[in-house]
Amino acid sequence: MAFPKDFIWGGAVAANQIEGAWNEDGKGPDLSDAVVGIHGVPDLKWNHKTLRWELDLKPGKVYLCHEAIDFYHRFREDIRLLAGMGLKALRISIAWSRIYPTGAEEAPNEKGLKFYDDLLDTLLENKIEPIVTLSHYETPLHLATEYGGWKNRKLLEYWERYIKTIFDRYQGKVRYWITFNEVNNIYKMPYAVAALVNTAPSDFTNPLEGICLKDIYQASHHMLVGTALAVKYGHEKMPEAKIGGMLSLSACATYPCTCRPEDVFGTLQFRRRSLFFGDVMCYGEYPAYMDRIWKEENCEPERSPEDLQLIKENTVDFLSFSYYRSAVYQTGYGMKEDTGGAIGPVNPYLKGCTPKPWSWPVDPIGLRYVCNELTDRYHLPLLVAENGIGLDEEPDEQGQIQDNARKEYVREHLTQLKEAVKDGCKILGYLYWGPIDIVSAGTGEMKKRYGFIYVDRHNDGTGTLERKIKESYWYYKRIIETNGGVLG
Ligand code: BGP
Repeated sequence: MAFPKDFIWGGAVAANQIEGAWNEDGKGPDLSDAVVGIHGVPDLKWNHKTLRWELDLKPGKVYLCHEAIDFYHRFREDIRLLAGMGLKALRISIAWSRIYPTGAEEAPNEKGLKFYDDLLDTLLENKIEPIVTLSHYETPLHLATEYGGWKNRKLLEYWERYIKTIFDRYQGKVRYWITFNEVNNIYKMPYAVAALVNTAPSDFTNPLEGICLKDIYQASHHMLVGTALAVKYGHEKMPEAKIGGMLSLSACATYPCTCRPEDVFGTLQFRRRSLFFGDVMCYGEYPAYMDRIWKEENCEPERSPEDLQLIKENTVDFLSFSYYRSAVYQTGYGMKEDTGGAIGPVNPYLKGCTPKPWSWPVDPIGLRYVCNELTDRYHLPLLVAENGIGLDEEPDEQGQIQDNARKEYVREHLTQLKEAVKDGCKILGYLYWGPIDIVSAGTGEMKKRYGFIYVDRHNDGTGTLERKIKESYWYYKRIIETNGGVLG
């Protein structure tokens, strides 16, 4: 009744937050290159002649993602450090625009493919299993500026070309594939998740203005078809591979504020907005409750019978998810969201938050809750694809980084994950988010550090990029060595 012998103890990162080399070796810009923090407005300007948005980088502004932690050139050293802690798997993403710089080329960029050959081979040589996300907030920018992103069906054509190239090239090296990172985050981050920009802008200043629910649901449908295509081609090409969906589950660990029936039913409705993606990917059908939402809000997406058939026949093999925190729902409160999940009224029963300025509530039992919820609902294997804590930390006078808060966060969450295993949930593995410091997704900064390994780079772009092991490195190593036994 503990972690299974083959439990995958790993870490997770994303290309746009770690690689840097944003325009090297033929890589085209992707949507993350145009913005500092994906909650922000991308630096695009409207060209009145071409009637298209164009990249408009501001001189003097620091786009940390452009260099990130220079993993592109230093991955061998970093993988050695990760192997030193006994990491069994690393979830990476492939930057689509390294392979197809605009997304629309007929033939792939060989240098981009070669980079991932080397990266995958180095991981395997170090006995670290690669787990690959096909799209982690990295749609080529051209597909946003030319087509307005995933609301346009044209993207499915380019997606098909991209995933076939990837599966052909890397078959045999990767067992677990994840399609779209946190697809349900499309409501709060339509640009990051689905590259949505308004290609018919009214005021020509803000490319995100005017994105409506109809766009969001149309893009969601296309991405759900894209997931089904990945399952279909993935299984055809690599019968041994497993193709999974991915949700941000922080928004699902949302508790009613009171036992007032309005709060309880409101919570159910709020959670359905995220779980509907899981329902489509796992059951192969749109749930009935969406019909009413679409009708009332006049936002039903176009869905052809062929699409629905494809979705029906190609459901995912497992479900992966990120979990950082829980939230509270109160009728009429006006819920907000960010990369960590939903934000409602403060939960007085939780003992702590991550330190300011991020202040994410810490709720380890919420992890056990979502594992049980997904198991009850889908009966599929689950993969914790992200969980971790971002802290503002620098080496002390002795050059040490004593990150006790991180050790505590990991200990508490893994203790609850173990309970979920005992509850009967089939958990494939736990991938700690950001085992090495990387650029944060939401706010685009280095100051918010998740790593077991420190990287000397700062918000103003300065730093030597030198790596330094933190205290928590040894703690996670011990957890892996004892297969969680050290948790007690
Ligand atoms: C998830 C994203 C990651 C990641 C994480 C933490 O939503 O999939 O890319 O960064 O959130 O968020 P942040 O980096 O904003 O702290």
